[in-house]
Amino acid sequence: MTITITAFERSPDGGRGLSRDTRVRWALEEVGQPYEVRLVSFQAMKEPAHLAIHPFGQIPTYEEGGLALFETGAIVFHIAERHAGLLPFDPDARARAISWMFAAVNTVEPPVLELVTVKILEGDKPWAQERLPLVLERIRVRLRQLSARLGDAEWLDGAFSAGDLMMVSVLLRLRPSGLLDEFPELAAYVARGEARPAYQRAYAAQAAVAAAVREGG
Ligand code: GTB
Repeated sequence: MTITITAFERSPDGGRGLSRDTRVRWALEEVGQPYEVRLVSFQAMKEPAHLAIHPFGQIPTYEEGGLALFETGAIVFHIAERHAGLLPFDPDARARAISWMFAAVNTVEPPVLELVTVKILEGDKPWAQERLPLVLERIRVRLRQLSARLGDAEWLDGAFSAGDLMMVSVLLRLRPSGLLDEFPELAAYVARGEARPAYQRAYAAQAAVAAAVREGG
């Protein structure tokens, strides 16, 4: 059955891999599932056809036969459940890997997103500069805790899993801020994720969309 995901027609990040379709592409590449991409404009995301699939009018979405999904955590979990390679078979190890998936989107991603909010969305507000150090410190707390747990291990819990895929994807969003460099173990962890051939293919695919936009004007 054909898998179709959605992605930005014109990603605001210009193809740096920071839009959330990259993590879905990465998961599909890890398990060796081919997929098609439907590119959507900001306007189309808010129209009924897209809202029927994604109630919040966002990307990415995932369609496979009669199944339509939104939320990258749920999409990556679905891919990992249906195909071998992203979740351990041992039930306890599997449950722990799923914990890391939730930790990525529910515990680490929120403060990371606050940084985007304070720097970009609210960057022109008079209090933004005052708020910035508070947000940075909240992120550092999480990075310190995560780094302490990871230690010098390769991945968060044994073999690479969907938990690592989600965590690396979330941490990548911090790269432009320089915060990751304060935690060398985490920087190396993210680099290991990026070095995976599946990630490289996913990155190249989303970068090609942005390159085509630049060439097309
Ligand atoms: N919780 C949802 C999920 O994980 O699927 C969040 C989905 C989401 O935020 N999607 C964003 C979106 O559709 C794109 S990824 N935004 C449009 C809208 O809400 O109208 C977020 C994103 C946007 C831009 C950059 N960037 O420019 O670097 C990076 C990430």
